[in-house]
Amino acid sequence: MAVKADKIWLDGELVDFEKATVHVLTHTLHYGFGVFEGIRAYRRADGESHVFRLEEHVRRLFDSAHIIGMEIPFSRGDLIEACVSTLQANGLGEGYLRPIAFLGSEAMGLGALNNRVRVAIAAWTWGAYLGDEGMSKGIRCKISSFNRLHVNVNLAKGKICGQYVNSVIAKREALAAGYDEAIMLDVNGYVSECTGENLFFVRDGRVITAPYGGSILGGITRDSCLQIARDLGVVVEERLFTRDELYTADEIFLCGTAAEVTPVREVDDRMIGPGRPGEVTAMISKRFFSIVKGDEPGHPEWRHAYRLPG
Ligand code: PPE
Repeated sequence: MAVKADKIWLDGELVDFEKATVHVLTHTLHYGFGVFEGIRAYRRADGESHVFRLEEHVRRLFDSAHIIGMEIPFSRGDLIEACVSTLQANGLGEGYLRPIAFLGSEAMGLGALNNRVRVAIAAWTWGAYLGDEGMSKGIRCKISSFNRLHVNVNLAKGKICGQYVNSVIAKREALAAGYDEAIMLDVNGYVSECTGENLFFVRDGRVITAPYGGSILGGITRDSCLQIARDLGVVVEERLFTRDELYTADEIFLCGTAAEVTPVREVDDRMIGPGRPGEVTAMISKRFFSIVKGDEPGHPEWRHAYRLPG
C-alpha cells in the first residue's frame, strides 16, 4: 500500500507529509515497543462523513499502551480530535487513520525509561484490503505454519507494534505460497485469527467465532459483526474450534478495520461451501456496509460525524 497525504499529525501538530520523519535510532524501530490503531472513516449515502467507532479505537490505543506500561502524553479527547483534524487537513471525507505511539531516540537499550513517548497520526485512502475481487468472490486462505503466540508471550488484547512480526511472517509465507491470507492457530491448535483480521464461520445458519478471551485481538469489527448478526436474529457462538471445522464450514468470512467484511472461498485448497460467498456472510456484510456507507439508521452510536472545512 503506497501512502501519500498532505499532512501528518505529529506530537500535537499537523506537519507536512515529508517532514513527519524520525531518527534511525528511534527506540521502537529496533525493539517494537509501541502501540498503534487502524481506523476507517466513511462517507455515507447522504454525504455525511463519519469515523467508525472512533472512541472505541482510541480507547483501545490507550488500553494497548497501558498493557505495555507506556504513558501517552495526550488525553483520549486530544487524540479523538487529532484523528478528525488529520482527516480534515488532508481533505479526506473517507479514508484510513493510523495512530501510533512510540518511543523516541534519546537512548538505546531495552529499558530506556526516560525516552519520550511520541504520537503520530497519518491518514490515507485505502481501498479493499484483500482486493476488489477477494471482496466480491472470496479469498483463498492457508493455515499458517506459524502459531499465534501464547497469550503470556503476546499480550493479545494490545495492538502492539512488535507483536506484528508474527503476523508479517505468516502473511508473507501465505502470499509467497500463492494464497491471499494466513489463518493462524493458537499454541493448542485451535483457530485464533488471521494476520490482521478476526475470523468467523457459518455452519447450519449459526455464526461462530473464537472467544474474546483467547489469543485474538478483540476486534472492533468482530464486535460489530456479532452485534449485526444478533440484530438480524442469527444465533452466534463464541467458542473454540479446530481447522477441520473450517474445512466443513458452509461459509467463512474475515473482518477487520482494513479488511471490513471479506468472504473466504477456500482454505488449504478445500472449497468452502459452494466456493463463493454465502448467504449469511452476504447478510452481515450488506448490513455492515449499509451502516458505514449507506443509509441504514441503526447504530448511530458507531458513527463520529465530521465535516470537511469549506
Ligand atoms: N486481528 C488482528 C491481528 C488485527 O491486526 C486486526 C486489525 C484485527 C484482528 C481486527 O481488529 P479491528 O480492526 O478492531 O476490527 N488489523 C489492522 C491492521 C491492518 C494492517 O495491515 O495494517 C486493521 O485492520 O486496521
